[in-house]
Amino acid sequence: MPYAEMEDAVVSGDAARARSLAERVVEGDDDLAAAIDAFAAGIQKVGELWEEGEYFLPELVQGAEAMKAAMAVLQPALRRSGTESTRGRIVIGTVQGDLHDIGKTLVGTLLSAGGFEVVDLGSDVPAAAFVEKAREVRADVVAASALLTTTMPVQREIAAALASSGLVPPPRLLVGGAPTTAVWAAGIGAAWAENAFQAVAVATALVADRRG
Ligand code: B12
Repeated sequence: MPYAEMEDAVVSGDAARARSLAERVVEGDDDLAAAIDAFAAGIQKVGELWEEGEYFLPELVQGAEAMKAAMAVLQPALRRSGTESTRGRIVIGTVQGDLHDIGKTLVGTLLSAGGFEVVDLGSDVPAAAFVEKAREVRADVVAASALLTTTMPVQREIAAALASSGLVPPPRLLVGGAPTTAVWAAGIGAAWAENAFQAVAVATALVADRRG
């Protein structure tokens, strides 16, 4: 399998090529996990280039779109084969009053690329809707994005709603978005990650801790 080509399709943000490479994997009954690793290596590289200042937002978004295009083909095949990893279930959304969804979508994409089952509620999501969905899908983690200082308090509402939800143990709350900080998160009893790449590592630790 052309694993280097898969990685390159994501690094170069070529969604059409990523999709057709993924289709070849599925049609050829090839190793799905190995293909996901190759595409994930691409998005990892995109993240590094972004952190180094080599890539800017358009390249980041195109890389994520290419990754999503590949995952859209690979994930149903994984589900059919019954080998889908159960690294944890995550409900993600941008909080009520906030329409910024680019960062949230990137975080959701990388979480699903990392093997989590992700339910994306979109943007402008009320605190109660996060909790309802978490109850319905038995989520391990609720991830909430806020890009406005005026919408950050909704993250605190979600923390309170989860604490009084009666869910045992309550799903862990992971917050993020440009105006948020580790100090803010600690103050509301949530975990925090600065970017989509760290979000995968933090979510992994939260699930491990919650599942004990
Ligand atoms: C694009 C954009 C918009 C677009 C949004 C389009 C869309 N579909 O998302 C539009 C034009 C609609 C918009 C509107 C507004 N915007 Co605007 N917008 C931006 C802009 C330029 C980029 C945001 C972005 O997508 N960044 C790229 C992504 C990849 O980064 P990110 O979102 O930060 O996400 C990363 C991390 O934060 C983290 N992360 C994000 N979410 C999560 C969640 C979790 C759980 C975790 C762990 C991590 C995490 O990981 C991500 C990837 O690594 C920012 C400026 C900026 N530089 O941030 C302003 C900005 C956020 N907007 C701002 C404002 C004021 C507004 C408006 C109020 C403007 C107006 N007067 O109408 C409206 C509000 C609309 C609303 N109700 O939401 C301000 C906010 C100021 C503040 N601190 O409150 C900013 C900072 C611009 C500025 N300098 O003034 N905006």
